[in-house]
Parts: sequence; C-alpha cells; structure tokens
Amino acid sequence: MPKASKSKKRPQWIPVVAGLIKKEQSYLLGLRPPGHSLPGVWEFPGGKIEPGETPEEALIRELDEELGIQIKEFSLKKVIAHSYEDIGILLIFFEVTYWDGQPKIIHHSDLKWIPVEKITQYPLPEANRLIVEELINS
Ligand code: DGT
Repeated sequence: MPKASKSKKRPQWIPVVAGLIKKEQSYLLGLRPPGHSLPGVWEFPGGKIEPGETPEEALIRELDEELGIQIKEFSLKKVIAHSYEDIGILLIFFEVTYWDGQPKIIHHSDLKWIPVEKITQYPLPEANRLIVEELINS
C-alpha cells in the first residue's frame, strides 16, 4: 500500500499554450466566447496541447485556427502552473513577434490590441496575473 500523503491531492494538469502577440507596445487579446470556460474574460489567444503535439506545434495550430494567422517568429517567454480545486493548467506563454495574415475574429467574441499598461483594466483569467505583471515591468 502506498503511504498516505499528508499533502493536498495533486491536480490533473492540462497543458495550454498561449501567444503574447506583440505589435509595438500592445498585445492582442481575445474575448472568450459564451459556451466555454471563463466566458467574458479576455485571454491571450491559444488553447490546449493535443496528444502528440509539441508546444510549438500546438501554438502554430491554435493561432491559425483561432485568428487565421501563420506565426513565423516566436520564443518561449514564461511557464505558469495554476491550480484550481482538482485540475491545474500549465500555461506555456510564447512571445510572438512576426506572422503572416491579419488576425480576424473566428473563435473569440471580440479581439483588441491593448497597450500593455491598460491590460489590467480588462477582466483576465486569474492564471494570467504573473505574466501580465511581467509584461508591465519589462
Ligand atoms: P473548454 O473551456 O474546456 O471548452 O476549452 P476551450 O477550448 O474553450 O479552452 P482552451 O482550449 O482555450 O483552453 C485553455 C484553458 O486555459 C481554458 O480553461 C482557459 C485557460 N486559460 C487561462 N489563461 C489563458 C490564456 O491567457 N489563454 C488561453 N487560451 N487560455 C487560458
């Protein structure tokens, strides 16, 4: 029998990639649509990594599916582990600096280029607090 652990039960982790899509001093945020988790919250576009994908492949796919852009230059910026009661999300953020195509509304209810110092004026997922702080301070 395994020894009972005194620590909290480990959450089941869901890996998610998100793009910090940067133009001058603004980032592209998408308004999460109704019918999904966190409706009405602004997010960095992205989504769950599918089985068999690398994080980079997932980012390329998600930004093509959600925005219709083909990203060409991107690099890992930060990884955040955020746990809820029984699940956790491992959020892998990439800074995206070059892409083909114009972002369009496909999946979101709205898209906005938001200057970095104004991002906190919008409702964001709690899991994004640290990355937004880092963007503001960099
Ligand atoms: P759902 O809600 O289970 O139907 O799945 P989706 O497809 O609406 O959600 P998806 O694929 O965007 O999964 C991302 C998860 O990560 C979702 O639970 C929200 C959470 N999340 C927290 N911060 C962010 C963020 O900045 N960007 C994205 N894309 N997701 C975030």
